[in-house]
Amino acid sequence: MSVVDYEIRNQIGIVRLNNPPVNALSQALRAGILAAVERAQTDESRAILIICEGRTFVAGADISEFNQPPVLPTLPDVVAGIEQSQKPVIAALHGTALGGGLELALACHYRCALPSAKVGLPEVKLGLLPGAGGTQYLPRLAGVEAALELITSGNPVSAQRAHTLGVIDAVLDDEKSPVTPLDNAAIAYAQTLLSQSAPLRRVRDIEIPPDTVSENYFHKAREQLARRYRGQPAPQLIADCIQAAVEKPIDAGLALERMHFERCLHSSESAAMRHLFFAERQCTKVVGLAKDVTAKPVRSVGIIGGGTMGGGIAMNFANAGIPVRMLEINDEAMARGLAIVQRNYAASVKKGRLTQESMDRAMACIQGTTDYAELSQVDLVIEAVFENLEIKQQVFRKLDEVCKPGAILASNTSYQDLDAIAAVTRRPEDVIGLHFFSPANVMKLLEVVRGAQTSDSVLATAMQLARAIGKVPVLSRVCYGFIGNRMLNQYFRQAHLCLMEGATPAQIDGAMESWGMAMGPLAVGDLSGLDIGYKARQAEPDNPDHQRVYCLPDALVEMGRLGQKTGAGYYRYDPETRAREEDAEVLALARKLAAERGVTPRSLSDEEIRNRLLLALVNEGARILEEGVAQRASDIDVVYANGYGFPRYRGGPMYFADQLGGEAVLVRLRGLYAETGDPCWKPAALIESLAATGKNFTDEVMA
Ligand code: T1G
Repeated sequence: MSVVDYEIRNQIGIVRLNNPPVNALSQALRAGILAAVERAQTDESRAILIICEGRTFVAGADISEFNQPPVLPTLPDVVAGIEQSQKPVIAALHGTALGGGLELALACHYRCALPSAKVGLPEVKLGLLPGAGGTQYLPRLAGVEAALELITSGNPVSAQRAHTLGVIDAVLDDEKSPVTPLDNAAIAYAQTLLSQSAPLRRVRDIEIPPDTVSENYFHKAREQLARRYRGQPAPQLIADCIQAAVEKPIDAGLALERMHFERCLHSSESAAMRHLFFAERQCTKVVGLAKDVTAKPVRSVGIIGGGTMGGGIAMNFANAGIPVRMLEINDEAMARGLAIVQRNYAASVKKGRLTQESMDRAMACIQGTTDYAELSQVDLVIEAVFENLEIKQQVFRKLDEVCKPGAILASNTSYQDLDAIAAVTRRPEDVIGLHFFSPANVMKLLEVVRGAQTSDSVLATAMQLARAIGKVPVLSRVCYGFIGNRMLNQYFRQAHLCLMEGATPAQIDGAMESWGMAMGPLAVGDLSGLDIGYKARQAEPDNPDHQRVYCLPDALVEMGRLGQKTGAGYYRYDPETRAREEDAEVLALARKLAAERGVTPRSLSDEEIRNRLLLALVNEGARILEEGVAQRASDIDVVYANGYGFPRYRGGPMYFADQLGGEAVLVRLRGLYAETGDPCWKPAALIESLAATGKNFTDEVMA
């Protein structure tokens, strides 16, 4: 079967697309659709049906084509070809009709969909905007406000919601034709339209009443978009296009959309976001994993520890319909754990993110227990107890006794040595790290930590399961802090050195947040709790760096200032709004501690702060690659974009380094090393070699 086949059945010309895996609109597909529609103009068909083979209707333009010059026909050419048809063209949607796929459907005269279908315009998630009429056609069908929300959020909606909005005309009842649900149902729908002499209704001909929104609607919308999408040009340009759909004739609106699309396509923000799109798919692939390795089924899960992490982890599996047994040390702790889960779900229902029915279904998947014996038949256990090696080893000895042969035993540890945990079991090949990020039911990142003896089958199971529960899995070897936290330690270290040298918490956080980080390092410390780092440092009392670098947070902890949870840490927090404000007492303490250590305060520029914190990430990331802890540089970018609030429109630490260029990175590192003598600035060998060869960290990712 070629990418586009054409046949006539029951007087319907069926244009069948087949471009696996997602029917992306490659040049061949675009040309094939146009040719088939043109051919149908003169044959005996009375209507034309565009339908897709495989798991989904067209999921958009072929993103991999964006870095090459456009090849005709363009998607707008295909849209025009469909709109000029003298016979009704019907799109039959299933799976996810996204981006150019939905635009292809909007060019048609009618749209039908299976109940399970979803439609959306996710271009903004790639730093783009719809480039084939989406910003002009969607408001004409769904209204301005719904269109603005759909296109600037990029989130898909269900077939039912799309039908309510008027984006699709019929939700098919696929029960009628169990054999090939879509074909028959869609053909039947096309025949119904013919029997009704349905007109050649084109979306482009719909007029939007000029008073459809209030006068200052777009002004207010732009203000909200600027807050919600800091640093990203596409959302503002989407607002421009939708305003043009209201105020200008269709062709003028389409011309503006095309101009803005080209501008986004060539923006650094979109290049970075497209890099991450492919990186988040590449990271799921394990280098060197034998092709015949099969993942084990995971039909039931045990969680050890019903605290914030344990409860959040349990929710991931319950949301996927996988039964969970959450074990705590006694009934009171178990009840408390279940209450945490219940509260989390109830909050989502209250915010309208979840239906009560979905919450009840998920809660029914989670059972509490205090008896290890009840975990004897589960396929996977995830330990989420206190971050202490001995305690974790006790748990794994018990699990090794109780769990069935072949059960996977996972630790959620952030820092402990997974091999030391595996060593206390008789089944180290079944032990793996599954490092969730708090809040575990929200954060997409999952570091999958491969122990020295973890089997390929357990590893393949973990990577597949991660995707099944909606996570982005990144493989890490064992080292202190794995990928993300190991780099974060260097990033935090520079932040604290800048504090000691004269910068204030607000300046440091402000410098990073204005660059695009979701939250500055010191505010992050206050959020997670300064006592976490304090306890870890207490375990290394002889480390000279701690006293020199972290004397301020240690002093704050000893003053009872643990961060947001005590109302004060580096900042004071408003008890109502939790807004942070600078605290003169902390600034004076920092100056006192610095003076006691012979540090003369100086003024630091935002640029110096950003340079040091970001280069600290890059240099440690390079070392992580050299040691083989991470499989590829783009995996590190995926870790930071999905677990540490690194701005997606900057692509990740290693992508950022590539934009600077290896030579520039090397010169800056050498300068800092010469200036400070601090070993952390000794350039990683990989950076030396990239600078010498002109290669990039992230060359291997198809951007
Ligand atoms: N182009 C090229 N390759 C794509 C692709 C696309 N649009 N979508 C997916 N792939 C590849 C992906 O890299 C992976 O490859 C494989 O397909 C399976 O993807 C003109 C400008 C559809 C919901 O943004 O959201 O249209 O790793 O692992 O989890 O206005 O893919 O196997 O080699 O994600 O089942 C707009 C992007 C484009 C949709 C399926 N469309 N895709 O999820 O599979 S811009 C999008 C997705 C545009 C127009 C504008 C998801 C999915 P490999 P997967 P999945």
